[in-house]
Amino acid sequence: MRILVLGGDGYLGWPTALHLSQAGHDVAVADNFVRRQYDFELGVESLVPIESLQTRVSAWREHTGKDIAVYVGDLCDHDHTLGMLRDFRPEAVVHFAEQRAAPYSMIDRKHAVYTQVNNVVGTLNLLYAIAEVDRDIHLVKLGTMGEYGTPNIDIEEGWLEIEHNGRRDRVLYPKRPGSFYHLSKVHDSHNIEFTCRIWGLRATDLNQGVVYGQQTPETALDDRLATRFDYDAVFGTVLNRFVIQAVLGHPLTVYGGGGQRRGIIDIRDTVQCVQLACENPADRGEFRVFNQMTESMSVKEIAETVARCYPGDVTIENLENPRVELEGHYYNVTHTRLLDLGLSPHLLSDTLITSLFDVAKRHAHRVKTPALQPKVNWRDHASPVQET
Ligand code: NAD
Ligand code: USQ
Repeated sequence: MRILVLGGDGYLGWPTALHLSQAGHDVAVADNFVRRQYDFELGVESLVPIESLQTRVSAWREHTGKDIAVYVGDLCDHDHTLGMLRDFRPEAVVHFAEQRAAPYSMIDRKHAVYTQVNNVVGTLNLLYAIAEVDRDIHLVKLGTMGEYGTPNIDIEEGWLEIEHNGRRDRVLYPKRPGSFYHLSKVHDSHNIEFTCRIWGLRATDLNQGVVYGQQTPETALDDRLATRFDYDAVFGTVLNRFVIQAVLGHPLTVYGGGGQRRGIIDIRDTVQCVQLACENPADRGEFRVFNQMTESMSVKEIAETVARCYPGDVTIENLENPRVELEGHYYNVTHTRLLDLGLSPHLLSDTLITSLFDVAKRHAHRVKTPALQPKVNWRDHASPVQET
């Protein structure tokens, strides 16, 4: 298949592009490099050094003989987005290209507005471009488990059968997310569902849990193919942060009591799920939702697992929670549809965590320690994050 990966220079987009190329698909990547700009803004860098997109693509060609086309531009620029689809003529578009950090979206008004404009307008432009170029293009869109929040009922895969005053209907699952970033994904989901209904587009919304890990078989081929590893309190995700904190001998920063439960997924399963979604497209007019997570754990359990696996002393610190989120809540998620398509999950194991310790140890000298401390507070409307 011809598959266009938007956000192909990012943490997940790059390994996904390699995985799809390795599987025999004709792949192009697109990015505007804004993720690299957030690093400049925040004064941090990926723990693992990453090469320019051009170097990455040449290294892949050297190893495999396979070409990956590159498109540089902003999805919010509609001429660019439309031109790219007209030029590449994809059968599937995998859309990773959004501002994805909840804390970044909660810094202040400017960052909240930026996040929602970038994400919602970029996706809307893409929907219009698909409608104009070819309505059969299958959109595989990265959503997030956090769209649902933590309701006191079972979480279904996108849709809910309800009975109200004696009548039944199938409705989009009610959403109660916990940041302006997560809200941008909810707005996207509604826009995508609407275009499936009115224009007959075909779309899969992948509501993914928190990703951990840094290597896939393809990125491990060569240091030049490495993907990023974020550890700072704005972009670093919880397990990746706990790993580097353990290696540095810093306390693991559990927010609050750590009773908050999240769906999690290994990066090697992310790339597998996207491949399964592309190769088994949604029907015309179908808005399909998959909950892309393989297990759920509380933050406290994640910290205890990292502490148990580390071959040295680890302390766990319960910080006052800078976020507004429930702890000790009900959490029961249906996630069978990707398994039905053949997903064979890598569950969190001691071996994986041990190999992540090796990655973290190798690059620990690059850590900017102040960046580890959370400074963005959900209760403030302006946080002093740029002072790091
Ligand atoms: P990332 O920030 O590393 O990658 C996103 C890429 O998109 C970046 O390279 C960025 O430059 C690009 N981009 C952003 N806005 C763009 C625009 N307007 N035009 C063109 N390019 C643009 O993020 P990631 O961790 O790889 O996440 C990718 C997607 O997966 C995001 O949509 C995110 O919400 C979703 N997701 C991530 C996780 C996770 O734990 N990392 C979990 C669930 C869902
Ligand atoms: N947490 C800590 N200590 C830390 C960092 C985080 O206790 O040092 C807690 C947070 O309070 C939260 C949980 O760990 O309860 C997860 O936080 P996170 O920063 O790892 O993940 P989150 O903000 O939810 O966002 C990440 C990605 C985002 C994606 C989302 C999936 O950055 O792109 O959408 O995971 S989900 O959470 O399922 O919505």
